[in-house]
Amino acid sequence: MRKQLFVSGAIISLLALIAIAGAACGSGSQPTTENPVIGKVIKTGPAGNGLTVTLSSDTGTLKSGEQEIYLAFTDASGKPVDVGSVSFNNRMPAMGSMAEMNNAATLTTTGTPGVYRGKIDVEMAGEWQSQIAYEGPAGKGKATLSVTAR
Ligand SMILES: [Cu+2]
Repeated sequence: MRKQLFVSGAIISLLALIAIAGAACGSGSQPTTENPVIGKVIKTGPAGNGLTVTLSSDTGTLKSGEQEIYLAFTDASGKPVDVGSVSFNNRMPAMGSMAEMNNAATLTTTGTPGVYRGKIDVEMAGEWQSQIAYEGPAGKGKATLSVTAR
């Protein structure tokens, strides 16, 4: 009886661990050709060459501190387009005695060409200019999105 209780306790712990690991890996948030935008949209804007870039995150808000962000480049029909190498830099101009800040994201590709996953440490809450640049099969282009970190 006691042993059985112990075993079911262990199984419950194991299931809880699997659930936590699954959530951490962001299961269910894989981009697809039909649905290239992961999570919720933070901001979207024109990116040149007839493309639109969408910045998104799990919460739909840019936060101060470390977080994961996503970028999706899409054509007029909403289909993702491979843009090759991409850079993402959050810039905040100098304000009074505070020097200009630049926080770059580390981007990696996903299983869907045209969709990128990024890690960024946003230094502070406030107005940022998200500077996005790309160069590759779709040409060369740039976008700047105004984003408020909270
Ligand atoms: Cu600042």
